[in-house]
Amino acid sequence: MMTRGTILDQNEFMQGLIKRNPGEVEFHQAVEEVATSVIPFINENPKYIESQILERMTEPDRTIIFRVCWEDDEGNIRTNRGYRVQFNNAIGPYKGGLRFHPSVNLSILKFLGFEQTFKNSLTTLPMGSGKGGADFNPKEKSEREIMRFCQAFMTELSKHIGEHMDIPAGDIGVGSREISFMFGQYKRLKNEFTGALTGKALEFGGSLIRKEATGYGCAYFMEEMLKHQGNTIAGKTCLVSGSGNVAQYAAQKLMQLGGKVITMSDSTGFIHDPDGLTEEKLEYIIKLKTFRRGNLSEFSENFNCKFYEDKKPWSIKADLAFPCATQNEIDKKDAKILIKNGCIGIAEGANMPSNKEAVEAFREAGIVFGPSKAANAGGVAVSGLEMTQNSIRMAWHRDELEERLKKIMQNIHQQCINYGVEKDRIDYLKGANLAGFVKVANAMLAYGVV
Ligand code: NDP
Ligand code: 2IT
Repeated sequence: MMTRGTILDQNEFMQGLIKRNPGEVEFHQAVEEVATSVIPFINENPKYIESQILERMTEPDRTIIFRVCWEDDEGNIRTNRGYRVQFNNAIGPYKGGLRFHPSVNLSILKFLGFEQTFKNSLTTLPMGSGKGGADFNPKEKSEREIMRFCQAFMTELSKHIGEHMDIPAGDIGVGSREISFMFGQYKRLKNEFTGALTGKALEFGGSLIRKEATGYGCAYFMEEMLKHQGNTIAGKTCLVSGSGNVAQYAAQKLMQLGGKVITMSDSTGFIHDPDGLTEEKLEYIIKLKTFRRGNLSEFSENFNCKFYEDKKPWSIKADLAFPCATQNEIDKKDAKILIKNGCIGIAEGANMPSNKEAVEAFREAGIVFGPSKAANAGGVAVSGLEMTQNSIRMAWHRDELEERLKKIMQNIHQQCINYGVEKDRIDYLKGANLAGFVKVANAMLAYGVV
């Protein structure tokens, strides 16, 4: 029991969580960030304490861990660990991506699944939360090895997913190619054609704009935050980190909105192009990273700009920053440099890219800060629209989908304002946490003790 009388004590709550989930530092970090926002609210609304809502929300419905055996091109048997964390289905079927990266472990997937609960709630669509993946490294694997891995992974995962139960999608290391291999295997095993995965190719039930949605949504969210201050992206210099799916389309929309994108990065370093990216340069990066899976240093050789090996882009002077690579890629030192260099806004394309101290530094400096669960919700939102299109057996037009995405991002911005107004500013982190929390919490209250 984490309550004392009718007050939920944050330290006591966090100590209990850490004890129950030892060593899961990313999960602790994600929960603490939410707890800091919602515990004062919970203490003003004791019905949430009496029903132990936060305790229940921080315990996944179930966690599935399984062996994935596959054969490499040399005939060696390889073994990886697969996961699906089905976090919360109070407001809809479990929904969230799959990550294939050597760093994948239970802590990372629990942090991602937990975040997804609030993010999916914010989208306004009926989606619960989940996350999964494997400690498989798709880099330097042949196409056939990736196919065999995806098939072996889906052979087990297929027992736990379905269009009304749990609908996975992509994340780091899982793009259109991997989703296609997994969907092919799912269809074969189940002998039915249903939208049990999103991010599918257009030929077999995928949605227009899904590929672009996370990055576009992140740029729209920044535009909304700036508009609220009477400002705009047009004319601003932008730092983007990452060069995968999210980063590519964040960069594209920023350019379309009149921003100048001067950096992108990958796990080997970052490029600094003071003249700014163009559609042609971005096209090169998309081919390089998505189809050839090369390193960004190749870009700098071709376009004659600087490549900084093993460095992150945060020391470059710019107006806006869009971390779109991975968790904890901005620490306190990075945040201080961004602030010193006059950065006025951050929108998180990646999940939890700023660590706790960095978020505190942004808050102290009064910088406008769009947290990941709000700023990158466009991806899962269009996944939700893909599910709708699959259900009604229709495919909507590009313009209609882009308009819906824009409206969803505006709506998320409004929800953040509704719950995040402070005397002198909007606290987007608090706003997103509270707005996301209330909908799921009220559904859980309505169900009674389940
Ligand atoms: P991709 O696999 O397409 O791209 C990932 C990018 O980040 C690559 O440039 C990769 O570099 C870099 N990267 C990954 N891990 C690290 C690391 N440990 N250190 C440094 N660089 C790293 O993934 P996505 O673009 O899909 O995902 C990026 C982020 O966005 C993740 O946090 C993900 O959870 C989040 N996200 C994704 C959504 C989606 O729809 N795909 C939706 C919402 C959030 P390299 O190529 O060298 O590996
Ligand atoms: O973090 C995320 O929101 C995603 N990786 C997308 C999830 C989805 O189901 O589209």
